[in-house]
Amino acid sequence: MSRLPHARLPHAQRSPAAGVHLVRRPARRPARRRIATLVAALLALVGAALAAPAHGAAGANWWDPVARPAPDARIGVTGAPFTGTDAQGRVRGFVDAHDHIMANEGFGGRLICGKAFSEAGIEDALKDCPEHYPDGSLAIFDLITKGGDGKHDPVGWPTFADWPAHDSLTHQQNYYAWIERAWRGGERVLVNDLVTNGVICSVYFFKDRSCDEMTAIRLEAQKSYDLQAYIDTMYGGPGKGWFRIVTDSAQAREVVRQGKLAVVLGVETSEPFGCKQVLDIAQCGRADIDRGLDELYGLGVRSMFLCHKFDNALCGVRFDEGALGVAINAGQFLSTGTFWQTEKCAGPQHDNPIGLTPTPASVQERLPQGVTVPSYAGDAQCNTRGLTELGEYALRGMMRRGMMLELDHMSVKAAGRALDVMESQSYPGAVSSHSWMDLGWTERVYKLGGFVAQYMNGAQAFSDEAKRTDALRDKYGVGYGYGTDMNGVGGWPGPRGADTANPVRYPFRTADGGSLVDRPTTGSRTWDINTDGAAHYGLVPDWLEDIRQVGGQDVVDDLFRGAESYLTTWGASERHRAAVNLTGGSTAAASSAEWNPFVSYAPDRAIDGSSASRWASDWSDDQWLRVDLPATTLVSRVTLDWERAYARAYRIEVSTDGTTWHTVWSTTTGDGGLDTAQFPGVPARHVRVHGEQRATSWGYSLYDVGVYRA
Ligand SMILES: [Ca+2]
Ligand SMILES: [Ca+2]
Repeated sequence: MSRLPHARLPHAQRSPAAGVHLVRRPARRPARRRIATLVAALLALVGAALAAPAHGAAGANWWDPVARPAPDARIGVTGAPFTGTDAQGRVRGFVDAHDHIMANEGFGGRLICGKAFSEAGIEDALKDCPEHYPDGSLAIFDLITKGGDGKHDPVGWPTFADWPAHDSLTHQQNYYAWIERAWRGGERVLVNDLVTNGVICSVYFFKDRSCDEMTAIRLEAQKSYDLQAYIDTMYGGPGKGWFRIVTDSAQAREVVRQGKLAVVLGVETSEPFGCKQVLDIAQCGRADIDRGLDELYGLGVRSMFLCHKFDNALCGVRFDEGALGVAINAGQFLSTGTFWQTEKCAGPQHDNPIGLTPTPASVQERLPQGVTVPSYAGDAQCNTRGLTELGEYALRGMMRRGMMLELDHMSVKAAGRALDVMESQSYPGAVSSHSWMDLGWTERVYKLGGFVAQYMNGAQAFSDEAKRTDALRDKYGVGYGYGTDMNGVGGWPGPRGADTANPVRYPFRTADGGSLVDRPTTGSRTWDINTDGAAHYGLVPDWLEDIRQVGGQDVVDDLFRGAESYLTTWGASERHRAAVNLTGGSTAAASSAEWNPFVSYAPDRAIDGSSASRWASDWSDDQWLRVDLPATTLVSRVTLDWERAYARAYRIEVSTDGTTWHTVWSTTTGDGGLDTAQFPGVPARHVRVHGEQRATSWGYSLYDVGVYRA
């Protein structure tokens, strides 16, 4: 446990001529500095003897920059970042599954003010947008989102009187040194979602550039790599810094093993690949999706949303509620020409309720004359729009590339179908990163091998929700994550108050025990989680300590296993290969087949590989379809693509001789669409779908049946 006085070492100084710049450690050192270095070296030796893993040359802490810009933020953390893996070879550490480091480059470049870094130094990085000066009167988005008059002190560095703050939605929260502090506090995986929204960009008054979404995504990807290079420079060159953009899970594991931060690129945008929808007509095609996925993959993107906030050509969205929901519904109208439409939900899952708040005048003004936001029936809480054919095509394209699908923001109908598709292929890459999925589907995601993170709620609310799902994580042996969504205009935990009985006491130890965390200071401003809340990314370790105070060690322990679980999901997604459908070369028979002189509904239509043709039975409950495989083989998964005439109750039976049948799977709550029956592998020559109860007055009808070994 080395506690080095590196903060007192003058690593860099300010050059009066050039202003703020990077200063490398000089070759010749003054005497006082030599002594300080000697003391540091001795302490490091003692530290190395106490802490298990030793790091290279004594005195040169690999985690300390040799050329940090000056002036800059002070992270307030001392001690060696933990490295290596546990006894089982698992990586350790926290995962933030949802952050937006470069959001200031999205939305036209003027919605989020301030930058994550600047070659010209912190003074240039952490300054407000020009229109916020002198008193915030023109901070329109602050006014809309925060209420009041939007007024604030625009000065960032060095005083930071009014921002960043837990309730300021328009100011940079991801300054690189704040992320550095979170890394030193134990975070090891960060998903940096490249983000923008063409409609918000186009209705916002101030902008520096076009509102084209893909242009913004490209720029944010480039800036992410620039940030990596900027940090590398402080540590002696390419590959040397702690901020490592990774493009596969093996790289991520190696980065975490070294004690550094693995950064995964994601995308969260409303019109990916230009897949806008206008008056229910898709503005993109399959070629756009292929090209777009190839491009994003090439940029290093490995995780993405297919829709966000407005219905698009790929999927319907999960509604926002309240006044914000009304505003977004108006935005959806401006973007797509249609308002949200609702219907009764098919199951217990539902979208967020809408239609309970009157339309604010500021929203009505933006709509064309005579157009009003519709009202909605209280018992119809589901978006009528689900995953479209193009959306399913995009999803399957992501699966082929080993990418992870973000389920949040999808309507219940879209997320349900996406899960159906992933289940039918045993594809584990499903992620809910910030509590925007119906939480009733948490187990479904875990069963698939997916990953769940909770939005950065206040310590109490976060702990309560963590405990609600604790048994599930035990059952599936997985860790937990958080999604800070910083720079994501969502609002963050406020302070619990200085007089609370169990405040965070500074300095505190990190979850691994190896580092000591004191309050963070940037310029002349010092933040304290007890009185400031989660004002910026640097306060993530403090917020985790707050959770430990409120929710207990178990919640933090689950989060500390998060990086391993996230990388397990990612690795399994990369390794996934579409299984061979054993129905190739098989024959089919059935208890009956509906007769029509023009169209065949014969049993073999369910195994002909075409989703246009189908088998249909007579209109009575007890009916079956049998697939006869060429040889006896191990079977563990059967997929069923139902026509509207689906089975409410049915069972999957197998046989080796066609005479003696064993039921391997059954349901009484079939919901049609795509179903997957997964069961322990069993030898089978014959597989039978045996209908017990129809869901409609028609018979049973299947477009396709798939039989798989695994
Ligand atoms: Ca077919
Ligand atoms: Ca289904």
